[in-house]
Amino acid sequence: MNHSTKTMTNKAYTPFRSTLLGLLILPFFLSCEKEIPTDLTQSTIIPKPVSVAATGSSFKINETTGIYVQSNSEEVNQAASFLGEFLTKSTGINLEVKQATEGAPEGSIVFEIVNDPELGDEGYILDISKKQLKITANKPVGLFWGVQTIRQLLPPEIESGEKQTLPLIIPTGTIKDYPEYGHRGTMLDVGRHFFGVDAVKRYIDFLVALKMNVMHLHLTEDQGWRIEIKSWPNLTAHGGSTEVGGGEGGFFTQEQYTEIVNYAAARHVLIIPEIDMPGHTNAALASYAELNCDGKATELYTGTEVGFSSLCVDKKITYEFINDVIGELAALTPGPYIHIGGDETHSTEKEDFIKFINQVKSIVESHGKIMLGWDETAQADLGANSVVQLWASPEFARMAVDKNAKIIMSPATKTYLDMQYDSTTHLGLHWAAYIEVDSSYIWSPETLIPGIGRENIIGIESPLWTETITNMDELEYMVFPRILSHAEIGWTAANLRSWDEFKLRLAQYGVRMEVMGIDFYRSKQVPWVTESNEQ
Ligand code: TNX
Repeated sequence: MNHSTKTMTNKAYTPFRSTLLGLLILPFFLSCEKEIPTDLTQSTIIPKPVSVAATGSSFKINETTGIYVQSNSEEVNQAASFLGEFLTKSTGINLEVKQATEGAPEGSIVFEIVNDPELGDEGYILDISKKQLKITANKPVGLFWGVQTIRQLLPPEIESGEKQTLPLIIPTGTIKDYPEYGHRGTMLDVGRHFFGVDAVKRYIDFLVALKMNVMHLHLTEDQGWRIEIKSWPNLTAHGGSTEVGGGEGGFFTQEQYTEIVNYAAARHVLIIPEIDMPGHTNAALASYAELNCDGKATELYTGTEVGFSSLCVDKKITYEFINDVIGELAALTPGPYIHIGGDETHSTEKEDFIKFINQVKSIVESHGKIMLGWDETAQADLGANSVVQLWASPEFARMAVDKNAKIIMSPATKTYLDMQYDSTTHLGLHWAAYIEVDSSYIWSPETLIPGIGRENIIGIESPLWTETITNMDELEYMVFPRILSHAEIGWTAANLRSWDEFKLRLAQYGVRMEVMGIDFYRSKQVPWVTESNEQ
């Protein structure tokens, strides 16, 4: 705002001056008035909720606001504390979480577990009146997603991570919301270039704000082995010592990995670990000679070719190795899945590949986990419990469905975050497609591939392969804003989505991304509202 009264000097008071002053400051008050948000339907929420109804007033949060929980479940408390701590960090207001033993006083934020079949596991309702902001859900995770919506109803500056003096005013009305798909994820390749604990946590924070709940970590590649396996220490000591371009690489110790798993779990995000095999294994083959058919260790690899390496599928030690690796990894994995890769095994015969995957499947199951694999694994003996991740082949996806397996949709032409936006993008590849923001948004998982319908699909994942991505700024540039498209496709049913309307919300969310310090791609397709020209 620039309604400055700087031109007024402290000359003698005259009625004329006072009228002039009044005229000058009137627009100031009018515009302040305009800034009190009262129309909930005008709020920018990504992903778009199932329904939003406005009642034309507003709810204020200030130092007297209490946060009340109606149960003493630890997870309910966690959702409430997330909001309390978030607001304390950004405003300095200390909002303590209290038990609502005798009801909550006027002006409170209330968390309550209910039983409403329409909401499912992850849904929530925000009931906002002048007197109370109430979040209800069947499960704590629903409350947690409701909190993420509240963040988006507050001014973008709330995301700065620094104390601000801000009017914390939320328009009144009701939001009812639940996701279309239960699996809404991203994949990060820490093999080609290593990304450490802090980078992964920062990425998880961004995803949580978009109600995404899966982070698949691609932990092993030709160029690097990134997870400590105590029974095979050379995997990381040698195999983790470099990366694409010859940099120093790195790896997660088991303690660090557990730190990520716990950080994610506290935010209702599932970590899915991937050990890619039998291909994409040069780092392992370079670390242990006995894993090679000829008994000779390979050289470490820092290029970007694919499809040249393979574990020796006929050797007994290969399966002992896999059993040790999967065993240690399963012990670190509270979630149900172990991803075994299985992609681009160009140097393995089909029959050998099928035998190999079948054997690996029984190893994974012997450690109490479900095997997940890229679409090529559909050729193996799958069952109703299996999950296949489509990236390239509709035929393999249909084969998987014929075997009663479920599908995660990661079509390279739509979800690959390493694809360039257009031919001028200075990072990324384009073997699958150029993916501009509209293209990332305009598709639906359940209609993309003939023969694969809603009932076959558990959700979507957007992979970021990192052959050309070396640091967090570059990661953010490729991931944002396309991940917002995918977050909405995973959460919001197709009949509620429209590119023309989404791009306006995305434009508004740009301000929030700026405040969060996200280095996003300013696509010309989006009428960005930046901090500097926001009215
Ligand atoms: C294909 S997708 C791969 C990766 C590459 C990526 C590059 C898949 C299962 N394999 O190994 O990094 O393309 O876009």
